[in-house]
Order: sequence, then C-alpha cells, then structure tokens
Amino acid sequence: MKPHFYPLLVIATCVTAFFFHACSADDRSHACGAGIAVFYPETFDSVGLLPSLALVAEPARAGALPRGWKIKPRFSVEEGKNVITIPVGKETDLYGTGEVVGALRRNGTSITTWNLDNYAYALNNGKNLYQSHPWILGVRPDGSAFGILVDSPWRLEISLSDTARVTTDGPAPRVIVIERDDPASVVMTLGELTGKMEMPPLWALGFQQSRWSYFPDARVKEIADGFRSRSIPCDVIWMDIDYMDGFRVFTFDPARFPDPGALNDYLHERDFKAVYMIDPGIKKDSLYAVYNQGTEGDHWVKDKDGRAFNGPVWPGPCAFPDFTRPETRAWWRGLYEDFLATGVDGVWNDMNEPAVFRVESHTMPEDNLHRGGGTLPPGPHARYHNLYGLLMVKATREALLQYRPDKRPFVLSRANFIGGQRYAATWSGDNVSRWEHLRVSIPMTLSLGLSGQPFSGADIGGFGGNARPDLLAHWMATGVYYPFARNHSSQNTANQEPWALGEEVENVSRRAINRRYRLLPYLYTLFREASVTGMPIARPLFFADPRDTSLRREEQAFLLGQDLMIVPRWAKNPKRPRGAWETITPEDEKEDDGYQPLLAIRPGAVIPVNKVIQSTVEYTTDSITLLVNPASDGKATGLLYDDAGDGFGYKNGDFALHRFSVSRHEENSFKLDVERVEGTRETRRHYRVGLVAGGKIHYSPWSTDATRYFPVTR
Ligand code: MIG
Repeated sequence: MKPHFYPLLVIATCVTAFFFHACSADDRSHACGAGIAVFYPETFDSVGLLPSLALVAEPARAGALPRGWKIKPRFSVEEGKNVITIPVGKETDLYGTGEVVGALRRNGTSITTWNLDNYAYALNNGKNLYQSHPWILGVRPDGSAFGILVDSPWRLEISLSDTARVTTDGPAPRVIVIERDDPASVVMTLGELTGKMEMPPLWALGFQQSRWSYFPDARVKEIADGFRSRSIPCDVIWMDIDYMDGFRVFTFDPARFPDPGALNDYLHERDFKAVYMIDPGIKKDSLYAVYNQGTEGDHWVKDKDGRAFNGPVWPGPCAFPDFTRPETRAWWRGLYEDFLATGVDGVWNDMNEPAVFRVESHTMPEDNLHRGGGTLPPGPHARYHNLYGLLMVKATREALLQYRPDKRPFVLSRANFIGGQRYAATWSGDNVSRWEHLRVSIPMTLSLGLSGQPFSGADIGGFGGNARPDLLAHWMATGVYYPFARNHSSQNTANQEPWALGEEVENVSRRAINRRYRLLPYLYTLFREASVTGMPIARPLFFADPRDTSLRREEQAFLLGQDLMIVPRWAKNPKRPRGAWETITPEDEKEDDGYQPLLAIRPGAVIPVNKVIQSTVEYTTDSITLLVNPASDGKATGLLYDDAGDGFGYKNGDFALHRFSVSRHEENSFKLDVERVEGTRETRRHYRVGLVAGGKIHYSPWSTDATRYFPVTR
C-alpha cells in the first residue's frame, strides 16, 4: 500500500468505528421478558448507573432481541455528551415524562430530569419540576403502544419529535423498551419493572385541609371544628413548618404547639388524622440534638473537600443527611420514634430536591460527595441528586413501618424519582391561584399516572396568590377527583378553606366533597387495582378507546378508572368517547350549581357508591348502591374491593373483591349476581340498583336476603 493511502484508511476506520459506535448496541442488549428489551451502550458505566433505584430488580436475561423489534435506541457521543436517539415514528402520540407543565401529549416538547424547587413553575418553563421521570409512552395510530425507560438518575435532556433524543452529561445509560398492544399494558409493565404504590390507609383517600401554616394549635382545632360544624366531610389536617421550634425538624414550637399529643388526641377524637411536615435540612445549631447527633454520627453530605456541606434553608445554615448511607437512613428512622409517639399519623417530606436557598442552582453543588454503602457506590451529587428525595422517603416509610408495624404508612413527598411510588404519594408543588394552573393540573396528574405514580394531585385552590371565589369553587369542584385531594395555600395569602370565600363557594365545596365521599367504594377499588397492577387511578380519556385518535389530545375531560368520566365545567369542547355514556346526577342535587363536573358512566359498567359520611372513620360497605348503565345487551359488570381500611390483614386474605354482574330481566327490573372473586373477608350487605338513564338515577328498593331481582322505578 502506498503511503498516501494511509490517511484515507485512517478516516475509513474512524468512520466505521463511529458508525458502529453510533448504530450498534453491544451484545449485552437483549430481551428481558416478552415484549421487553434492554439496550446497552457500547461502554456502560455500571458504577455510575447501578444499582438502578428506578427498578425493583435487574432486568432478566431472556434471549436475543426478537426479530423485527421496532424501537431501537442508537447511542452516540456529541460534543462530549452522551446522546441517545430513538426514532419513534411521525404518527405516534407521545406521553409520560412525569411531572412537568404542559400539554398531556408531549410531542414537540423538551423536558429536563433534574429535581428542582420551582415556585409557580416559573423556571425553565415548568419543564423541570420537583420529580424526574425519564420515561416516554408512545401510542401509535392503531392503538399499539411502547414505553421507553432511560435508566439513569443523572440529569437528562429529553426532547420529543418523531425522534426521541436524550442528552446527558452523565454516563451513557441503558434503555429499556416495552412493546404492547395498548397503552394500558405498557403502563402496567412499567409497574412491573419499577414497582407499585402500596395500599394507603383508607383515610388518605379522604378530603384533606392544609395551609402554610395553621398555628397555634388552637387554630388547628378551629379548622377541624369548622369542617364538622358545617358538615363538610374531611379526614386530614396538615401541619406545615410553623409547628416546629425555629424550623428544627422533629421538634415542636413550645409556645404554639406546647402539647402536640393533646392536639393530636383532639383531632383523633373528632375523626381527623394529623400529617406533619419533615424537611431534610437540619439546622446548624450546637444546642440542637438532631444536629449534634448527625455530626457525631458523620451523617452529613460532604462538600468536594470532604467537609460537611452547609447551605441555607428555612432554619438558616443547614446540614443535609446523606440518605445514600444505610447508617444514615437507620439514624433517620430512629428520629421518628418520639415524633410519632405524639400521635402523628402521616409524614409530609418537603424541600427534598434538596432545595437550598440563595444559590442560582436552587440545590447543592454537583460535586458534593455522597458516600453510599450497602449496594450503593459513593458518588457525586450529580449522580444522586434525583435520588435524594426517593432515598429520603424510603427511610421515612420504613420508619413508619418500624414504629407502627400495624399501620399502613402515608408519606407525601415533593421530590421523587421514577419508581418512587413504592414509597410515597406526591403533589405537584407550588402552583398558584390562577386559571391556567387549575387547567394544567389535569394533564400533570394524568402524566404522573402514566409515569408510574398513581397517587397525586395539585394544591386545590392554588398555593401562591389569592384565589377568587369563582376559581376556588371550580377548583374544589374539579380537585375532589384528583387521587390525592388536598386544599393547600401559602403563607401571606388569603384563607382558602371551603368556607373562607362565602356561602356559595362553601356550598359548591360541600357538594363536591360529598361527591368524593360517595365515590369512595369505587375509588378505593381503583387504589387496590393500582397497587396490584400499576394502572393509573386518573387516566387520559384515550384509555377509553386507544384506537380513537380523536381522543389523544383531550386533557380536560379524563377518566377515573375505566368506568367513570369526569368533564370539568370549565372544559371547552371536550371530546367524548364513542358509546352511550350516561350522566350521573347525585340524588340530593336538586339543582345544578354550575360548578360540579359532569360525571358519566361507561356503557356496561357498574359503579359502587356509598352514602355521604363526614370522614372515613364512618366508612362501611354495609349498604352499597350499584349505579348501572347497561350496555346494549342489557348487561353491566363492576368490582368492589373492601378491607379493614388500614393494617396489613389484606395481605393475608382479609379483604373481599366482589364482582357484580347485572343483567336486564324486564324493562325496569334487573338481576344481580354478586360473586366474591378474591379474598376471604366475610361481608353482609344490602344493595340497591340505581339505573342511570336520561340524566337521572332510577332506584330499586334496598335488597333483603331474598332479593334476586331489582325493580327500578322510572
Ligand atoms: O419554601 O413549608 O411546596 O407546600 O407549604 C417553601 C412551606 C417551603 C414548599 C411547599 C409548600 C409548603 C412550603 N414549602
């Protein structure tokens, strides 16, 4: 070979190398179950990426990639960054990517996975909020669907067009792809891979009232009494940071909350639960036991030089527990012992992005050091930032289990990572009392559900700013259908309780909350389904008919489960699924108040509902009304899950899942078959059928032991 060919050869070799680098995943890419494949980049940094805290288990090895596999990531390096490009098809509708602001359908958007304290969603156009979900759901025109999980906790930029493009400063991640016949199956497979929400206590499904902050304790009591005296159902009152002594977590302000045990007793006697906030920032204060213990135990996140990192949050300069360390999580759990002994029922973990004040990044430096331990390697904050909240709430949940082994934990977390539904519910952080934040709360809740987190909701009424009466009324009327339904507002804003803005809003709110409590049998059954299958509780309308592409952009109307459609009153030209969905009007709503959403029941569905109660303490399923919308063949079916409402008896069979099969017997008479399909719990119930037709409910009498047929009166 003549010398002058050499450069050409070198170029050819480089091009070939680049081509292979860019186009072929190495031989570790493989199937990991039917319709699931994992793709590895050529160089995979297992120390920087494993173990995956998104997944409940390492992907199984199940042979080579199936022939004809459609969704294939390509790995490359561009300008020093790792890039993944994944052609997804022009006609595909894209969803998921968790908690960001924007349309439900994500085509044409870019998001950042980097947990961020983002007041009013003002930074980065709201495309970067408190939680991170590197997950894309694609739905093709024929209704078939796929999911793409980019298994990396590092900061990712994800932009979506006919190609999904992921860019990261971190190591090149592996990508897991799911192929299924429909979007619901993709989301359930995501649940298999990343885990499911555990059953919460029933009370967590009740209505909840919060404010930053109710103080002193007398004000908390006044709020609780306000619900009972006005007959507005409510289950939980929330204590924000001002219950603490100078923002020191695990303490109580001696003047404002001198006897938290007595306050919690007061609430419990009136059928309320009490949830208290705990933040990760520990006040740097040599007279503060938690700080001293943390220092002695060497529990703090370190700066790049190995000194305890300090940054300002509410209490002033703080140290931050290094939750990557098993010893630190154990210490953290122990702090809950005395705290919970006061009768605290649930825990609210806030500021765990972690938020740090007075720095442009709103968090700690990326070169801070986490020491890891157990299966977790040491690593920089850049590696652990998005996992900080997840590891914190894992410890919180474990603490609740440790000290209350017979109670189901309830933890609410602002920061989290995909898979974090295993440990905590969430809310969408600091929205404001403005119309656009009411509207966007629906696609935000739906997107979290599509990204593995079924238990979420926005601050009802809006957090920042003052809600005008009309907005609060609409927000109450809509928000009671969030899986997590809590009214919350900021300090320095007007009061926002259901009665704070006058009688009309109060009446609208009462009616809305009554509706939620009536629906509890159905809602609790959906929570059960979510905990078993990973299916979202609130679902996009297109789940009703994944092949109907006209539903793909609908983000005002939505579904609870598969049988109930919610159409907010403020929805403009909402789409409707095909079929004879029938409008449900609760029996005591004599006239339309102009705020309550339209509720509609799917043809062929049975929805179990209850009477109104003031809190879930009164909940029983002794007398259940079955709302029925028979399909054209005169038949309808539905499910009801029931258990003790708390505790873990249900794990040993102490529950009942009943299937109702209703069929038309005569024009106005229905035959009901009730079958226990799972569980061993004995139940004795009265039933009545409520035929939903022509905008009315036509009831049968309540059953007796002898009833087989339910004649309804038209
Ligand atoms: O910097 O604890 O999102 O719900 O009321 C604000 C006070 C800290 C932010 C939370 C909000 C809570 C507030 N917190």
